[in-house]
Amino acid sequence: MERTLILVKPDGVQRGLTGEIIGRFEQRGLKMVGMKFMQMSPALAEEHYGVHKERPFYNSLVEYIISGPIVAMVWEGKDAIAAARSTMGATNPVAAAPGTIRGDLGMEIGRNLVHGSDSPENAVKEVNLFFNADELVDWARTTDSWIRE
Ligand code: IDP
Ligand code: MG
Repeated sequence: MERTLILVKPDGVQRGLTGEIIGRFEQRGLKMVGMKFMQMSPALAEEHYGVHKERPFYNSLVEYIISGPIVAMVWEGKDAIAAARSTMGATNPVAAAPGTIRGDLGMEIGRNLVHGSDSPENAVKEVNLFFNADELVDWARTTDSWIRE
């Protein structure tokens, strides 16, 4: 069972797309185990996006992610990381397939609405960065046998 960190970025919240974006993951069959509405501090943003520190867009990326509230979530399931990323679509919304969050709702790479962990190692790191263990809920979903064999 994998867990992945998903963020509705500030543009998603400001545009009133929070429910739409959460619904995409929910309808796919991923199971939510944690959620909070928050505004990221510069320190948290720098830690979360530290891997991009040398990239030319780093400063604008940090400014963007701290510019307003976000919704941070942990979603669980077999292959949750890959499933969430395919639901998100390609990083650049213009290249993202129709039917994906970014392909349906976005127009620009610097306003691409959603973050999702990209590997099991980064998922563990990112989940721990945003959530304490006691903020994650272990629960049995009654529809599980209709989503998984
Ligand atoms: P991902 O979000 O699809 O995993 P990453 O390559 O990890 O994409 O980049 C992190 C974030 O940095 C992207 O979601 C996007 O917000 C931003 N970003 C990536 N590449 C560019 C760029 O070329 N210009 C501006 N922003 C970018
Ligand atoms: Mg990434």
